[in-house]
Amino acid sequence: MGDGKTCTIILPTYNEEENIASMVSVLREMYPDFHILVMDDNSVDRSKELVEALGLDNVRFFVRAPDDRGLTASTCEGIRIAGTDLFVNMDSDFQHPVEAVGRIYKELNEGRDLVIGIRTDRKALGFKRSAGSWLFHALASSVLFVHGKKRSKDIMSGLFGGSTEIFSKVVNEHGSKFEMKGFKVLFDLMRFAPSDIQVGEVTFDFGKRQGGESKVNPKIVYLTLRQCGVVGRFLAWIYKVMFYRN
Ligand SMILES: Nc1nc2c(ncn2[C@@H]2O[C@H](COP(=O)(O)OP(=O)(O)O)[C@@H](O)[C@H]2O)c(=O)[nH]1
Ligand SMILES: [Mg+2]
Repeated sequence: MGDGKTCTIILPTYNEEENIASMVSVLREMYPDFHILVMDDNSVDRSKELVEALGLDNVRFFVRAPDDRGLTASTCEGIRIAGTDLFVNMDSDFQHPVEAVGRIYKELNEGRDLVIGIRTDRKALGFKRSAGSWLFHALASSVLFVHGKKRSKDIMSGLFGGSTEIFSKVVNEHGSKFEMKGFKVLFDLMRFAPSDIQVGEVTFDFGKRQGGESKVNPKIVYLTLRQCGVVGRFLAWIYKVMFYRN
């Protein structure tokens, strides 16, 4: 990192015992100067003991309040407690390539406020999820357009980095309007970020999960639709009536 800005890699995690220890070790090796912050939502597997057994410097395993589970909530809390100039948020199942963190950092260090990882090859998503993702993106893009906010080719991406100062302010001031139990934190952050932020993009191939299973379920689909403006809320209502009753 040399004389560059300080950076925390935020890893929101839930029951990732098959991935999290190798994620942390690979990241530690590739980015010796970065802080690593695992934001764990009270995993009931061995995630914590496996990470702690590594005994690595500058790795913090943060166990969140048990009554506050949510992927968006975890990333937001991670941004608030990061304590470094910059942060990069990524999944802890290797679907986001670890080498992309360095490219995101470079752009941030050069002065961008937000740098988004754009999924180019999305085969790992499968047909149904790709179609859903396309719909979510179109709705989200129109919401950002209506509100005069910066847009991106992949508003639903989970790989992105930003200025901790700017985005902790966004979370502190607007977090009450976020879909905290949802998965699409980048969209919430862009929706409430200042309109004049400098946005950069890096591309990457969205890989397959290394181990374990996706935690996406019908409730997450419902919550994502709910984030997407008036049309999204209407579709969420239909989706709930048809597929999701809790
Ligand atoms: N802290 C936290 N992390 C979560 C939660 N649900 C999923 N994750 C993590 O978020 C990342 C993406 O989740 P995943 O289930 O792989 O979603 P997918 O990639 O869209 O299928 C992974 O690192 C998960 O461990 C949650 O409720 N809380
Ligand atoms: Mg995943």
